[in-house]
Amino acid sequence: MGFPKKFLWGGATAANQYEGAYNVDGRGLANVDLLPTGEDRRAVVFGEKKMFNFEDGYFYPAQNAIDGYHRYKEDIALFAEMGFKTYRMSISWTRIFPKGDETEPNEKGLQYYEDVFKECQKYGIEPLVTISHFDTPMYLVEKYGSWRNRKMVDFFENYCRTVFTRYKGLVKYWLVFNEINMMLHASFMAAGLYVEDLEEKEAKRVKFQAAHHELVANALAVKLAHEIDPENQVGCMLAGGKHYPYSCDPEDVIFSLLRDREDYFFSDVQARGEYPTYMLKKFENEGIDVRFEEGDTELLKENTVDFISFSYYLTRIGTVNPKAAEETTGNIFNSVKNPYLPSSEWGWQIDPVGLRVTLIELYDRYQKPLFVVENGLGASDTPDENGYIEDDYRIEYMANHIKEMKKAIDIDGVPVMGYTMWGCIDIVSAGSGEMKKRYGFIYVDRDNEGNGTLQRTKKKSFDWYKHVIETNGEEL
Ligand code: P53
Repeated sequence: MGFPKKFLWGGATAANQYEGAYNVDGRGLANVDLLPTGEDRRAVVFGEKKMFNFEDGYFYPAQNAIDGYHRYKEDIALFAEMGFKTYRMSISWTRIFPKGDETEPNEKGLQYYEDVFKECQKYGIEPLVTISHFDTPMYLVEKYGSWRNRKMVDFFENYCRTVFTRYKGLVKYWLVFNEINMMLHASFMAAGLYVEDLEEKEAKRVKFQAAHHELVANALAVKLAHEIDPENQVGCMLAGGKHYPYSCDPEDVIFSLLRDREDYFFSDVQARGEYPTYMLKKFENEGIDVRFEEGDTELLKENTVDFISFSYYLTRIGTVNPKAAEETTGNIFNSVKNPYLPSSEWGWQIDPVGLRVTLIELYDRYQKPLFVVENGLGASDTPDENGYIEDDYRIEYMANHIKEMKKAIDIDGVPVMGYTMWGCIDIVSAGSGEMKKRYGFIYVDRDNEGNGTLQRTKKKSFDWYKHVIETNGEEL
């Protein structure tokens, strides 16, 4: 009973939200560098406002983030003190290939991650590495139109081969695209895509063509990972959290089910190796012409993922009659408010049971091991007179979610490989660009405008999580 002995407890960050050092050691510019704070951020994230370079009058928090590039040793030591078994982090594509279409990688970038992985190894921490956490080289965005272009598959394949070869023996758990389903929505942030100038049907075609390219690239990554080192395990990564029907009106039920399928489309292909019939019907009915090249079907079929990973923050509500209900800000989508659930300061509704629901549903769908690779509470923390943060709200949030995950294991029979809490050290928020929206066990002295010493301080939740790991989730 309880969590498996080798359960991978840990935390997660992403390069663009953690590293900073955006122009150091030959790194090239990436789409995620260009997301400003402030009211235009959302338009840039969605590709409604184009941003090809830094513009005056904006603040770009990823430029320096929390300077993890220079401070990773101190941070990994703190993770080790908490007893992390795993650390989920991402490689910045433009550190390895600054433009993206080079044949030879940038040695300084490769060396940096080798140092990071060796630092993890020192403490027995298993890295869980995201190959693309929303980042696309800006050069590829401008020259090739990003993922709409088939050539991206070759560039990405080269990038994957390079990192699998170089880090063989240091890394065995890989995720290819972070929250791959987000690329249909937050298309610039998630895939470097601009489609807003296009007429609606064409915009849809381009997005699905780009999705196909990412799915082919994912299959190639799985293939290479297994060929280069049979020890490698590769997961898909889905923005999780289903839609609950707002009412028992069958129209609300079918609406919610269909909405969930838009997300499951990606993991269906990655886990089962073929396009689901509902998506082929959609293409047919709506006249969306997605071009498959020779060999794509076989490639997808033969190279499915080893495990299913997902982020989980909230559930959403599906209804055909949204006016009947109250709205909430949700994450980046506004949504109907669930009257049974409390909300975070940022309006994300808190639903621990929804994590169990998601685990059951994903396991029933795929029968592959699951990995919860993001979950956490974004909150504004206020240090007391001694600089200490008593984040009982975060402890409560996590305890409740971990309890539900335990039920999924103990009662529902779902195999869960691990749990990496999002933003284990405070980093820049992806959705809002703020520092104020903090997730960490470790406080970082930096504000929304980029002021602060960057000093790291343990919060109350630091010792709490350490105890959770020590007792393998038995004392929450
Ligand atoms: P923040 C929403 C918006 C942007 C990214 O989000 C998101 C989501 C949730 O689905 O996904 C993940 O920082 C993402 C992380 C991100 C985290 O959610 O807006 O993989 O990069 O930081 C939390 O509070």
